[in-house]
Amino acid sequence: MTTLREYLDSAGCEPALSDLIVLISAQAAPIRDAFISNQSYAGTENSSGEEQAALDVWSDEHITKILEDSGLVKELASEEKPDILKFPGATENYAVVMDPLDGSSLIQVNLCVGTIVGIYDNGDALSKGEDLRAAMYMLYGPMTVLTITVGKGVFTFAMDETGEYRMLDGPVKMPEGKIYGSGGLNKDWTEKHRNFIESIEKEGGKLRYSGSFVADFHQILKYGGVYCYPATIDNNTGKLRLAFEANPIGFIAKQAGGAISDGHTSLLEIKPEKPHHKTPIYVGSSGLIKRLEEIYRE
Ligand code: AFP
Repeated sequence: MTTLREYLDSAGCEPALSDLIVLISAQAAPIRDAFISNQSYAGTENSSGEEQAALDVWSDEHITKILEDSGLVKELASEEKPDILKFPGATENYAVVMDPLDGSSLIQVNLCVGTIVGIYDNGDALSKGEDLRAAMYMLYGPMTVLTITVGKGVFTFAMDETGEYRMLDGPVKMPEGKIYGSGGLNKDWTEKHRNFIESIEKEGGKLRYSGSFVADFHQILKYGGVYCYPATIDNNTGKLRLAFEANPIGFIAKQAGGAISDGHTSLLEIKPEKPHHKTPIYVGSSGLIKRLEEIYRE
């Protein structure tokens, strides 16, 4: 089975990009090893005012050090840091955006969580999603699965017992499907969001929502449907962050034939105003995103 490095070579990635992707994806092993000793909350909050889990902090510090030491990364924006970090000693021009541990409220109940990463080759962590050079996520489930795009379709890899990633599937095509999940309390949904969800339910839509974006998106990538974290009547920004969460996942969705939107426009076309820029998000099968935008236009 094709290894990650073999795939990246065959996809024409420049050696430094391959090195960076292999380095980041290898951190799944130490992150998994850190689960047992980092079960508590850290007693701190991130810049979005969310309580940080010990594993959030550990994963953030761990990946940050690896990236700084690599000399490959000029800028790093992390969901767990208030500001962009700059590494002036870097010899390459990559900028990395990351959510080091997505779905942290599920750590203590042993449900699937993940790491989301986007890579720009322009040295600017506050770029539009459409300018990503690569995007990936590692999903820590029964298997450790890496989903990646370098702009030539989406491929999945599973980590074997030696720590090597071997190709599972690809190019992955996201089908039209009926799985849906939505964040935000039902009582706070807007009329347009409610109309959209009801339209899916009328067609036999199946609700699946775990509280981990990576895990919820991964099944939509495979089976089709839509993940939503909408604007609500009391919060017009939604909860998810454009740079760390929406853009890398949206780039993957688009490469698989899906789409991402805030209800009006593709999120990939929006330049983050600041690292923690929040946005309403809908990501999934392109037919459903088209319908969503029609409902928002009505
Ligand atoms: P973090 O664990 O990185 O803070 O992200 C969690 C998350 O942004 C996303 O992974 C989930 O889909 C969403 O929040 C869940 O939010 P609710 O608990 O409000 O449904």
